[in-house]
Amino acid sequence: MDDLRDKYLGQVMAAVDEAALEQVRLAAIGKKGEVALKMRELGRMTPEERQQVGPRLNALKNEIGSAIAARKAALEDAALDARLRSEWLDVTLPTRARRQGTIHPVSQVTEEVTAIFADMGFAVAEGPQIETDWYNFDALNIPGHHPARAEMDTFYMARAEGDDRPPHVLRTHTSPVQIRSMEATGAPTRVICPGRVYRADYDQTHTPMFHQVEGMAIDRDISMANLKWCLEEFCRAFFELDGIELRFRASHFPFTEPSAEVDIRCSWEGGTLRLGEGDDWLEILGSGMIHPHVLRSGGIDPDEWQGFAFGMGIDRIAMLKYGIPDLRAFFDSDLRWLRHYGFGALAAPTRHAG
Ligand code: 2NM
Repeated sequence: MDDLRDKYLGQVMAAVDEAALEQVRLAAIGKKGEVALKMRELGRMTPEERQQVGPRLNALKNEIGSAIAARKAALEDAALDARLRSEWLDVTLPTRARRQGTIHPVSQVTEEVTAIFADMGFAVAEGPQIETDWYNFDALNIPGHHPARAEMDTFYMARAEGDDRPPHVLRTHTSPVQIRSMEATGAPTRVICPGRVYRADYDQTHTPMFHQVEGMAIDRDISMANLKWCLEEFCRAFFELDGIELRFRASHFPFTEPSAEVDIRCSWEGGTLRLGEGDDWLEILGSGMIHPHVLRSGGIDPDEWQGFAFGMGIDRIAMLKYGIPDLRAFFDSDLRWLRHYGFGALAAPTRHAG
């Protein structure tokens, strides 16, 4: 009996995990364990012997059972201690400096422009940045030989060897979206198309990717007067100035006839730009009445419908409104620049009450 006791209590203490402990339990006090076998021998004993041995076997069974339970608890404690040690965390350490992102000026200004035109009933349309040359050029009254194709500094996409179709292009303006929009909804319609455009040009005032917003309104009797009101209203709201003055200067675009470039009155006194005062003019927009060829490309009958269209550079008007000096910094992803010129996530598009 003492041998059994020493053997199994030793094995219990030596068990390193729950599985080993279970092996010991089965071998010692399980149904077919050694203690059970001994108990079966009680039947062959004299009553006196049985009275002596029975209780001692029971006590042994209980003692081993308790030792197993105690060892199990100790193993669990040790496992928890190890886990607490490895997952230790000093909650008294100072927190990290708050690193919240900001809204890029291009995104902010796109939202502002969208909000102003939405007030005037314009929907927003988007389209692909890789275009066919038909949507980017032909549909806009820019045929193959037209000098505007060369002037645009177009990025052409490579075709597979032996594929003689004209190459796709990175859109040079968002006008193709307006053609797609005409096809999709017909007339009457009012949409603006903000988005990325691409031209192979890089210097102080040009980046190979920049942002444009173009707009158009098509109806039965839309005129240059509607265009003028709409753009004046836009500039007043966008620059948050009641005293803005626009000048419509005759110009030429293939996709509009007549065409006008739009300048805003400004002064450069002391090297700082002031809008709405002074004797200088700053070009901010191109515009005109949509050419009949362009309406027809979009599936709209120019004998029944007419419309105005305009286009401007988002990055450029962002620079003007927020006093950002260098265009190239827009796309450098410099965190200091982004924190300086970025907007808080909750800064609503500004729209003054005027
Ligand atoms: C400009 C200037 C003048 C323009 C024309 C069209 C379309 F597709 F409707 F014909 N969209 N945008 C347009 C007209 C764009 O940007 C300087």
